[in-house]
Parts: sequence; structure tokens; C-alpha cells
Amino acid sequence: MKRLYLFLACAICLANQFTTFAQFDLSTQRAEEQTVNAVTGEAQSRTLVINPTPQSLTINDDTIDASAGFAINSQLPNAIPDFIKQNPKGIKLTIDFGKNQNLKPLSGAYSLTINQKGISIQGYDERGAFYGLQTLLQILESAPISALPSLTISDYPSLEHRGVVEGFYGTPWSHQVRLSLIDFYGRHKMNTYIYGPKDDPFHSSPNWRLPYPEDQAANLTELINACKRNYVDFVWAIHPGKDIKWNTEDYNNLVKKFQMMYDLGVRNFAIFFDDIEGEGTNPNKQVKLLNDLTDDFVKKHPGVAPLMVCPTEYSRLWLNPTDKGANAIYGRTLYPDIDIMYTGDVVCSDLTKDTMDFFNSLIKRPGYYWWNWPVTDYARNYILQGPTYGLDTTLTSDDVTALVSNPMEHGEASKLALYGVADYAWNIPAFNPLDNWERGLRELMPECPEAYRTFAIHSCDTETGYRRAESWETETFRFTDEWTPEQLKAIRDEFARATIVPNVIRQNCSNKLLLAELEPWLAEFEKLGQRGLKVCYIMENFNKLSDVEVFQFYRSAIMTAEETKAYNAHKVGTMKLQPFYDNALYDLRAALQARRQR
Ligand code: LOG
Repeated sequence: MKRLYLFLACAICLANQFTTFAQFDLSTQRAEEQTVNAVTGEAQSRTLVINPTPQSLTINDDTIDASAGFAINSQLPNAIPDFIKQNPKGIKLTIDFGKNQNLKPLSGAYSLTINQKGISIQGYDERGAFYGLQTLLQILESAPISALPSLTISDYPSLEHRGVVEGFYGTPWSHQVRLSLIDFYGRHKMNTYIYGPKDDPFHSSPNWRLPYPEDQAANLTELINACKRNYVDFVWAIHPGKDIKWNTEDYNNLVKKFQMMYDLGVRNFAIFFDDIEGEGTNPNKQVKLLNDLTDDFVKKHPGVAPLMVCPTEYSRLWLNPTDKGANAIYGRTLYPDIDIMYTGDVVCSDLTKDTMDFFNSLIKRPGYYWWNWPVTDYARNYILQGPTYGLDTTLTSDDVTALVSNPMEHGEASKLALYGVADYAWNIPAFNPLDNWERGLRELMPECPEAYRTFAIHSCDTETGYRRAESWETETFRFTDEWTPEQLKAIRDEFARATIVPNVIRQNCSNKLLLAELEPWLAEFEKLGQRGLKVCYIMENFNKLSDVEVFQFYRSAIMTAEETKAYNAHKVGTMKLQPFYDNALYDLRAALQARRQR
């Protein structure tokens, strides 16, 4: 983290006319991004829940009874889950790929029909057939097996690459969480997992030249196999720029490391030059390295995809926009099939047409968007559970070739955000942030979605950097304002819910990994509810209570130093609930003093 701060400090100083390096708080650097945009979209009621939203779906009036099971004829190896009941006399289920000429010629495109003749999935490619099956599985979850809707779906992705870059500072995800996430990617038609945790020493300095220890190598192979099962491209990224020397020795070190990773099963490679300084930042050397590696390694190894790169100048905040800038050099000299990553106007930014137009004009190809959300490595005391928004719904694959999200070090708790990333990247024009969030809550905590919603709506903003709408249904006011008993009741009820929902979640959420990640914030939410109720009580009864009583209640509502410390370590409700409490305490104290002086 310190390194990140230092780096950003350096970057800013560079942007400020190459003056001295100084260390300063990231929040001041991101001060220009303090506007909080409202969440767009609205909840929809629908009979079928399919995420990502299909491009075209027609539901007919009749239904199909599949309760006897399915007579399966599938060209897809090993993808039919056990819970699908097989019965040679049941409804016909055909899964095929590569033969339907009417599909969009895009990897992952498919059609699905359910009618009286049976169920047919046709994929443009094998991945498409797998995605058709994922859609069918979601339909089976949301419709009764005895009355499946007759329907036609024709579907394809808006963007070629959709998924995740594990690219944050902090504790890399555990193997178990990674495996669970990879299944989640497959289920939601995300096809990209870029492995690049900053704190994996074998990805970055000092050990990028060395082989992974045996146990870690075995885990990587397991991840690669999990990705294959889910039709996810596993991209292994290397971050050599902190200490790379532009000489033959280090070039050979890189080729050797790529070979080792190839032998473990890696077929997609990325090189990250972000957050470095010194020799490694030289764009001409970076380009030569990438082009040489393409000639010497990529082209000589069957099945290896074109390289991708994260440049040093990955944000408009400090990039040189002229012809001499690094990205213009990339644009002119980097092989055209190498994708170039970009985080947008600042480090954590909205994805807009202007953002991409600017970058694409430099790099002479559609950029590859690295979205720094819901990452919290710059604000680790928050858990981001808000809607996925800030993504322009007019973009097409001509503007942006990929959307990969950099999530929190809490992998399970990042799934809610990724549920949105998957939906947007698959079907951009249909993306409805609020509706997606409402569905995501149900998908991720089906046992108690309302309780999860109450927690999540108050756990969205970071107070710094990339601001997010939070508590948008809560109306707050000051004790000194004109307020009505109804207003007070509404906020008191919300605090009361905050005291209750953590236990509902603890008792009902069956995803124990998620629960463990949320727990420190659930505990703080509960305490916030309790102290909120106290101030509401005083506000309501202020005129009825004696000075001594008010004072006693006031004292009991104040946070102790320990409570403040615990809250600051795991903050929730920072936009509305905690400020309401803070203001109430301040105002009540002033009102009591005024009353005593009378
Ligand atoms: C890092 C990234 C980090 C993120 C958020 C990129 C390309 N690099 O400012 O590793 O997780 O910001 O703090 C970054 O975004 N640098």
C-alpha cells in the first residue's frame, strides 16, 4: 500500500511538471473525483432471471413439462451437472456447436429454444454451447420444471473479453476463493481471469525471474483447469518493471519464465508495467520487449494468444498525450494485435465514450479497460456492496475491446459487483444498474436477500477516490431542522433493522466464505444501529426528559475510543447513517446546553 501511495505521489509529481517526489495521501490526489453520481436504472419484475441479460428473448404462451427428465444428446464434454435428471424417454435436450450458420460469428454466441419438440442449444463455438447451457440452468432455477416456458433466445456478447483482473495490492485471494470465483465467471459468461496480484512475489519483483514453488505451481495448474472447464481464458501476468534490465540476460529470464508458465498450462500472457519508476518505464524498450516476445515466444508456441500489456501511463491523470508520449509510441510501434490496458481518466474512473476516444486515438486500436472497482486497496476499511454503475451503455466493441474489473481482496464479497460487470460486458445496451443489483442480492444470498440488501445499501461508498451512491433510500435531517415524527420513525426503523440484519445474515447465509468476509462490517453495522437508536430516542423524547436524563442517554450514546477505532477499521453507513448519528450528538449537546442556560 505504501508503495502504491508513493507511486501515485510520484505520478502526480511527474504530472506536475516533473518536480520533486513527495509522499501524500491518495485521497487528496483523488480529490477531483468527489462528485457522487446517482445510481441509474430501476428494479424490474420478471418471470425469468438470467444473468447476463440475453440480447434477445421471446417467451411464448405455452409451457413444457420436463419433470420426467431429459433425453440428452450433447456435444459438450462433461458440462451437464448431476442435478439434471437423465431419462431416454424424457424431453429431448440437444446441445451442439459449430453448425448453426445464423449465429453471430462471435465466440460465446448461442441460441436456445424451448418448445414442444424439446430443448435445443446451438453454440457458435464450444464456449457458445456452454453459455447456452448456463442460460438453461438459470431458467431451470427460476421456472418450475413441470412448466418451463416455451421460448427462443438468441444471444451473443457485446465485448470480446469480459471478466476480472486480480490486480490489487494486499492479500491475494485464497485458492478456494479463486476456484469459487472461476465457477462464478463461467456461470455468468465472463471469459477472462487475469492473474496479477501485486503481492505475489513470483508475479512481481523480486521473484518474477524464478519458478513458482511446487505447491503454488500445482495450484496454478488447478486454476487453469478450472478455467478450461468454465471456458475462461486464464491470463498469467508478469510485473517485471521494477527491476528489469533491458539486456539479453533479463530478456532470457522472461522467456524462461514464460516457458515455465507455458509448461504449467498458461496460454495467455500479459505484461504489466504499472506502478513502476526508473528504467522499466521506457516505452520504446517495453514495445521492443513485447514485439520480440511475440516473435520469439508467442508465435513459436502453439495455442498462445497475442500478448496484452498494461502501460506505465495507464491513466489520463499522468499520461503524456502528445505524439512523443508512451501511448502514442505504443500506437505506432506495438504489434496491432497486442491489447493495451487503460484505467480511464483517473485511476478509478467511469467508463465513457470520451474516455475511450481519447485513449484509442493514441494507441490506434480499441483499448482494454481495467476498471478499478470494486477494488479497495486504497481504502481497505470499506466493503463495497453497492450497484455496478458508471459504465456507458452506448459503447460498442469498436470503442472498447474488454472490461475487466479489479475487485476487492475479499473475493466472495466482490461477486455482487462482478454480477454487474458480467451483465454490462455481455449486453451493454440493456444494462440496468439498479435492477442488476436487486437481482444480484438474490443470487448471492438467496436465503435472506432483504437482510443482505439492508446491509448492502449502506455499504457502498469509500468517502474518498471513487465515490459511490450509498443509502439512497434514507432521508436524514438535523435535530435543529424542522422534522416530523414520520421522518424520525423512518430513520429509527432503519437503525432498528441495522441491529437485526447482521444476525439474520449470520444465521441464514450458507456461503460461509462470504459470511467470514462480511463479518467485521456486519458487527460494525449492528453497533451503528444500536447507537443510532439511542440518538433517535433522545431526539424523540428531548422535551419530555429532564436535563439529567438527556445527559445520561447522551453519555451512553457516545462512542468510546475503542468503539471509534473499531468503526474506523471497518466502516459502514458513512454517507448517511453515521453522519446522522454524529450530527445528532452534536446538536443534542448544543440543545441541552442552551436549555440549561435558560
Ligand atoms: C494499480 C492497481 C491497484 C489500483 C487501485 C492499476 C493499473 N494499477 O494506481 O494494482 O489495485 O491502482 O488502487 C493502481 O490500476 N495504481
